[in-house]
Amino acid sequence: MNPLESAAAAVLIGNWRGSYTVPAGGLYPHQWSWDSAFIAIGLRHLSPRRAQQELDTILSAQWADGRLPQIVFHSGRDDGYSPGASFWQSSSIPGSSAVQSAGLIQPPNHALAVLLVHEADAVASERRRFLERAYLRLVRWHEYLRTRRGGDEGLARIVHPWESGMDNSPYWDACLAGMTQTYDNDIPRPDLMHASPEQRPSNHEYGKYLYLAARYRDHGCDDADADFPFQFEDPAFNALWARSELALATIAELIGADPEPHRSEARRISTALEALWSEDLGCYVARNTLTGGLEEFRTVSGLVPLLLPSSPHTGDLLDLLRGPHFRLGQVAMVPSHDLTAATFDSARYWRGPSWFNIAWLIAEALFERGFTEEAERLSRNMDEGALAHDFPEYLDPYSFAPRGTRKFSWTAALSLDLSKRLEASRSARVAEEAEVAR
Ligand code: 2M8
Repeated sequence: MNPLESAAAAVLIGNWRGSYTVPAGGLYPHQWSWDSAFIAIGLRHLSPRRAQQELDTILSAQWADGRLPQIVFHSGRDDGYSPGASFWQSSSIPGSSAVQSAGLIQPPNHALAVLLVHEADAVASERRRFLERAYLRLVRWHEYLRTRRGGDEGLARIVHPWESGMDNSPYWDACLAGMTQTYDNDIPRPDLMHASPEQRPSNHEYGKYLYLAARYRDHGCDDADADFPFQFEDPAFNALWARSELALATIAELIGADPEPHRSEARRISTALEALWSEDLGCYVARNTLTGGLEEFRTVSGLVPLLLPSSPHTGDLLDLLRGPHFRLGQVAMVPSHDLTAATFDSARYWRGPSWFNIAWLIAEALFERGFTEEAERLSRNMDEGALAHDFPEYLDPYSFAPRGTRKFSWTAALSLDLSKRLEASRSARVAEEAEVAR
């Protein structure tokens, strides 16, 4: 193991809690849904068995309607996080999981992770019937998105900024500003004990977040509240869904099921995604499904459809990534928001800083499209930032300074994954040169 890999392994071992990994000990002391999938992608290099367990744990927190909850509170306590188990009281919601959890969801990157974890040790995976078990859960999860969250355009709706994974993205500004309601009680901010206020969402935003979460909870988390004030279609969420359908097609083939329904579902979602294309910005954007309006901001969410092989806008997205708005190769990784926008903030959470999970997704897309040199440069950039700053949550795109918390699990897992990938391509190049020299 190189120094990055040993240090990343130490973070992942430190954050392991027996059957799952916390994103970070202090700030996020529970199991988060899309974090778990990203973490498993790195864990597979240390222990394929542990990576399978990570995914089995999140998948077994599935609700009767198929949803995978945003957060699982295995301890049954808040443990210094808000809103925690005592806010959600999920055991009183019919159809919730046996373990306490939040009622909201997060982006569907799980099938992608299941496939990668299986490939890390196919023999052990087959022995443990990992794919068969996961497949049934994943099908129900995607079914939930289609039937309970599907809208007229055929995309899945999110009902809370947290569901996008990009909590304070500028996409949500107008909707939150237009909402007259806010949370009536005190707004607990235990997060500010672990990260600076100027790097986190504001109190004003938290008031809206808690109002929306409480209203969703009080409606039994049943998705049938037609006047619910926050309803959006988000490009990254839907692109990950389509991409996960492609992974499900491969999983189906591996276990002898029919891959075709998953391929056609991926095509259907990819086609529907075109409703989110903004000709003016040359980027996918979010759509407020209550007003029908597109939120005209360039954010990194709008670049994630690069992961879809059939996207008609691959060229446009690559131009955007390399141009003045995201400056690939000239700033730290990929900024979460347009560097030239008035709303850009280099320190504040999802309004500018560069995140490691998104860099991993973009690197993956670049590798797949054959832009190996750029993909490798981005991977090295990510690995350097991770190791130099003790695996920070995010980085200032210009100064490369670490922001948020440290020893952050998906930073460790995904930088480890890319380090392995870089090492594999180095070995392949050496072998190729040796072959040519013979
Ligand atoms: C952040 O979101 C949580 C709420 O889910 C929070 O701010 O408390 C986001 O970065 C989200 O994408 C991530 O999954 C979560 C845990 O790392 O933290």
